[in-house]
Amino acid sequence: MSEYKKVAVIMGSDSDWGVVKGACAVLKEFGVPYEAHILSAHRTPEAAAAFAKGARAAGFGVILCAAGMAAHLAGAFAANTTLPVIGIPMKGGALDGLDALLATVQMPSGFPVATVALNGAKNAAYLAIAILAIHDEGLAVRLEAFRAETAAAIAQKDAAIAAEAQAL
Ligand code: RP5
Repeated sequence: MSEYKKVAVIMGSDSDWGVVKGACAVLKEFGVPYEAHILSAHRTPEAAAAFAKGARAAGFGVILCAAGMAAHLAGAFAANTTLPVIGIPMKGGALDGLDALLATVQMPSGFPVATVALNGAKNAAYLAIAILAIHDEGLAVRLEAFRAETAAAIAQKDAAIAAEAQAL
């Protein structure tokens, strides 16, 4: 069994999964346990509220909520748990995600939803990992290593572009 708290990866519809699975892939890469579920603020409101209310006792540390259009899912979770909730507004619909972005980010005081970019499932996972790493030195070290690997990859690309520019 893992030492880490679990991350709940919640989406409003299976149509969100193609983007949301990017969050699961990041969590898996860091060895952070997660569960993915479809729960909807509108289509399954009782089940969504019950999950949110029981999430801390069930061993979750952070909740990701992805939803599109009139995206109340993250807000509904924030109303029913004091765990950190990260909202992922999904692109799509008549307004192409602007509606979901505003519905997710514009929460009233006392009920925050940390909102990432449209379709920002991977960043939601990285933020969840950063939150869990506050009290987990091993995870913090893995996050530092990831940042160092990212910088090293950019340095390689920089050298290649610089050389190519000179060869023109
Ligand atoms: C939202 O409505 C879902 O999160 C999804 O992004 C959007 C469309 O859902 P479907 O009609 O594709 O099930 O609740």
